[in-house]
Amino acid sequence: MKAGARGFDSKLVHSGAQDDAHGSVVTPIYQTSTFAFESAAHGAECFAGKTDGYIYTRLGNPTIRALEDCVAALEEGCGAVATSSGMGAVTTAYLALLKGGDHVVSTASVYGPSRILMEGHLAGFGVASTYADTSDLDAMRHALRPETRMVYVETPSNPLMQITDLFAAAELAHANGALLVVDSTFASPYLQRPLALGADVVLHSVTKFINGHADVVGGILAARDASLLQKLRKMMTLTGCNMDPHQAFLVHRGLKTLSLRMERAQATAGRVAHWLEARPEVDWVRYIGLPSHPQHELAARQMSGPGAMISFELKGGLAAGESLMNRVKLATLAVSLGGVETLIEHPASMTHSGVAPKERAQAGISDGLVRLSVGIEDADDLVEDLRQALEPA
Ligand code: LCS
Repeated sequence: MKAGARGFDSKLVHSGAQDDAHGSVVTPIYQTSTFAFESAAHGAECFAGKTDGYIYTRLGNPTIRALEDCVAALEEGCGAVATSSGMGAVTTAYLALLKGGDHVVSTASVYGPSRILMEGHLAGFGVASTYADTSDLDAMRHALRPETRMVYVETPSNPLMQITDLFAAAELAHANGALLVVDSTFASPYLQRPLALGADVVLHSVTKFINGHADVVGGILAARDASLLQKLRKMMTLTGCNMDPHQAFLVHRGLKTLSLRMERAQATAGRVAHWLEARPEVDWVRYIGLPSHPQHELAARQMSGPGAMISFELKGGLAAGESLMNRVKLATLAVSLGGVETLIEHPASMTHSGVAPKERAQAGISDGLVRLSVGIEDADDLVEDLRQALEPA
């Protein structure tokens, strides 16, 4: 990193730069599967971990390293491990930090596949789990068991924007001998730094705000200390869910404008959320920046802004939501989130359709809920698009 890059935005631009022979301002794409050793002894030293040299791209690569170092600096962690997808990061955290006989307490309204992987597959290896409303500290406390070894929190949660108090969750987890792992995808490091609040591992689907351009799938984990980082890196290399150099180059390129994108999308989201809340067709709106959000004040303490994700339900329920999604013209009907373009989707039939209806209802994901990921288009155009979609011709 360049001397003098102390603030978040300077780190965004300058962290993770890797030296190369030609003085490239941007880290090149090291499109290679393997790296030549200087000698047999050097190869042996690399394998023994006695020197920092690169060996093989699944284990490490300068382009991937540049992204990892940048995210580690932003998250204030001791290092980071990039993965092929956000689910690769979730899988790595579960497998690296849990074993048969352990118990996990997790946020009930997490991204569907994070829950399905735990309840449907890790359970088969003897890992038990309890899904609780972690925005309620008593519910989280009651869910803990003596054998709880991980508290897995998604905050803000997908798609309900529930906020878990990370400082309190870290205290609860640590007092119980458990690690706190936080999926911070909805916030991005620009709005929230879980490690500074006591979390042990923070992970992201970089597919979303970190890359920000809807053109790459990827994930990353950052760890509080070197022993956790080593466990995560070892599991990532064993499961083979590594990022590739071209993917890392694109993500690092997108990441540099995170602050600018987030500021603009968040300002527009605030306007859209207030507008939606005042519409007669709308039953309720869940946006962290609205005083009506149940954890509005906690979010204001824990995050530096409310972000760009909105969930809402129309009074006409599912049918009205479907009609809205079919009638928007500027917003795109698609899953994923966190890009420069506004996306609209229906969690019950799309992102969270794999979660059983009963569990979905318990987690508060109603059938009429519509999720909006606000991009950086003109706020006036987005409001007009929603207006024409809401009002019958
Ligand atoms: N964690 C969160 C909070 C997510 O929203 C997602 C994906 C993942 C992890 C997994 O990341 P991936 O493997 O897709 O990079 N969320 C999606 C969503 O809400 N719509 O489409 C994907």
